[in-house]
Parts: sequence; C-alpha cells; structure tokens
Amino acid sequence: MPAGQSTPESCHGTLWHTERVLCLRWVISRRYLPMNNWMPIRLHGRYHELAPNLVPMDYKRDPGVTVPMQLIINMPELKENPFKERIVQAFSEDGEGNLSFNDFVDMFSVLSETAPRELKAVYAFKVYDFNTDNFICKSDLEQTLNKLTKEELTEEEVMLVCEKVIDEADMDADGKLGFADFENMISKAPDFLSTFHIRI
Ligand SMILES: [Ca+2]
Ligand SMILES: [Ca+2]
Repeated sequence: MPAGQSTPESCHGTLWHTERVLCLRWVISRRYLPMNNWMPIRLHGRYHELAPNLVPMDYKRDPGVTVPMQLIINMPELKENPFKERIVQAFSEDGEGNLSFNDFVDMFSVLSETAPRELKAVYAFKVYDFNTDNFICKSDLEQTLNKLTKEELTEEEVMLVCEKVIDEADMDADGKLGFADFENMISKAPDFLSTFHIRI
C-alpha cells in the first residue's frame, strides 16, 4: 500500500495476516529488493491497485489470481520501457504476460538495482529471444536494436551492427548467440542491460 494511504478499520486483521504471509515468503525466496518500508506490503499494494476487483487483500490462502499484461505495462516504472511487453511475458509463468503476485515480485526483484548482473542476463536473454528458440539470432538482434535505438538507425546500419555483434560474440561460430555467447556480448556492450533497471 502506498505511503500515506489509510487502511479501513475492518481490514486490519486480514492485513496483519497478509503481512505475515507475504514477509515470510519474501524471506524464503531471497529477493533482491530492500526490506525497508515493508516492501512486500508496498508491492502488494501496487499489485492490488492495478486490479482492485481481481486481487484480494487476503493472501492467507493462495488466491491464485493473475493480473493481465495490459494493466501491468501501464505502470509508470514500465510505461516508457521499449521492452515492456517482452519483460512482462518473460516473468509470467504462463508466458502470455499474466502475472501472479509472485511473478510480479520476481519481476521487480530482478529489475532492481541490487540484483546481480548474471540474473539480469538470464531474463534479458529471454526478453531479446523474440522467437523463443533459446538462441539470439540475427532477426532477434535486429528487433532488439530497433527498440534500443528507437528505430533511429537505417536498415543497413542495423544489419551492420547485428553482423558485427554476432561476429564478435559468437564464440562457438554457429552463427547465432547461445546464452554463453550472449553473456560474452553484454560484457562488451553493457547497453544491452540498460533497460533492466527500475526503482519501485
Ligand atoms: Ca531466437
Ligand atoms: Ca553461437
């Protein structure tokens, strides 16, 4: 719940239980978000706000709800991100972009500034693998570059950059980037991780 928002008296009991359940899960899953300001409750407040009719305040029993992608990509933290749809899909268990509260917390945890670079790389790889074949090929890179550069490069320039990137990062010389190649690429071009930081 956002700071300053008051809680109706009748909700206090339910909220207290919800707080305990959420904090416990938080500790178990060792997330990379700071625990100050009751972060789990704050995030749950944000999640609830997105779809108040769908998301209950009571998490004592796992309610098994998901919030549709369309509502999540309009959050101020994501709205301007050129990869917002791909990011939300990468964290959704169903792959369609519908996020459970757990998926939602995982997303903010991985995107937080304190999450390790290797973890960000795992999700960045998923985001940039547009055709989901577990490789980043030339066409995935083209789409990635077009989004990163807001389509400011000409077609030829994009082609040239893609060829150069694959040339330099493709360690096993199969013409596409597996995860090890990808890690090699982002160590040389950290810009590829630049869209993977947000602050909640
Ligand atoms: Ca691919
Ligand atoms: Ca390769």
